Amino acid sequence: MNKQSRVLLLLLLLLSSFILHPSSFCFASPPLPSFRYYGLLADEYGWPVLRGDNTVVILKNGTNECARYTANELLGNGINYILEAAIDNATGARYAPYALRQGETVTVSVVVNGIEQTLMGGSSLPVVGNPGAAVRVDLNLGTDVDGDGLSDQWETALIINNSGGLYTNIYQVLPGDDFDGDQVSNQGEFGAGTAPEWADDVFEANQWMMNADGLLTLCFWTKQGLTYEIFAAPQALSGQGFTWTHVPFRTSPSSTERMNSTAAQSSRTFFYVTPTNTYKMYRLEIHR
Ligand SMILES: [Ca+2]
Ligand SMILES: [Ca+2]
Ligand SMILES: [Ca+2]
Repeated sequence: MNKQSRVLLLLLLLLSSFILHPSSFCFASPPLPSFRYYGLLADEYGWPVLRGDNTVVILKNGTNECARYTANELLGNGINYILEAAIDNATGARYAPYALRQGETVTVSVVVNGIEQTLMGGSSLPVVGNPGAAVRVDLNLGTDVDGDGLSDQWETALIINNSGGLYTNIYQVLPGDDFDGDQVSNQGEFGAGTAPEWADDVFEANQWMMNADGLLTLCFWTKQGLTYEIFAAPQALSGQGFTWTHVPFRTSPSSTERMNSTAAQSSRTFFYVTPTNTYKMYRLEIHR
């Protein structure tokens, strides 16, 4: 059989196969760029999850698993999980069982040591967006039965158990109260990852000085994985408030200046700012 005959025979075999088994020739939609869900997964105490390989974040469409990620390290600025949703072009069959389509409803599950956890904000996610786009969704383990934004586990372990009988249930623990009297509300302490029952544990600049390079140096205790930023303001005019604006800062005297924010890599962080005549006030914030 010459080459031309072999090609013809192959085409005839393919055609007969399609006629006999049309279902084996489904025309699947090709993949498009993925849609990304990403953010910070925090535990019941508001602390970023940075532990071993036992915490898995799973993206689902109904009961169908579409993506999963093991959250065990800080990936970038305040991110410890990424879910890549594979997207097809919504014509014909899906190119893979895990492929999603723009506008579809998805949920997230977090499994720790094989046990599915409750998420304070529930399991719903924004619907699948445009191919190539991304949306940030921060997740917090725990329950919030009283709906006050504080995890019930945090309220119980840190305030009720340290209240000497003053509080007996989570409904008595109020976000705006300051249980330890350190001038930071219970809600502020939950967001900062500081202890609400211990006044010495508070988010503040505990050192403030000019270094040998002439840089204004601020030192503060941080929670690894949380994101911090700095603002500055000129002196307030009489009867007016401060006008705060981002200022460039370094995280070491020799590093490149950055503008917006940085995730803490350890429990103590330094910001270095080039002083100017414009700004008289500086303010640290936790970006959540
Ligand atoms: Ca609560
Ligand atoms: Ca406090
Ligand atoms: Ca405190």
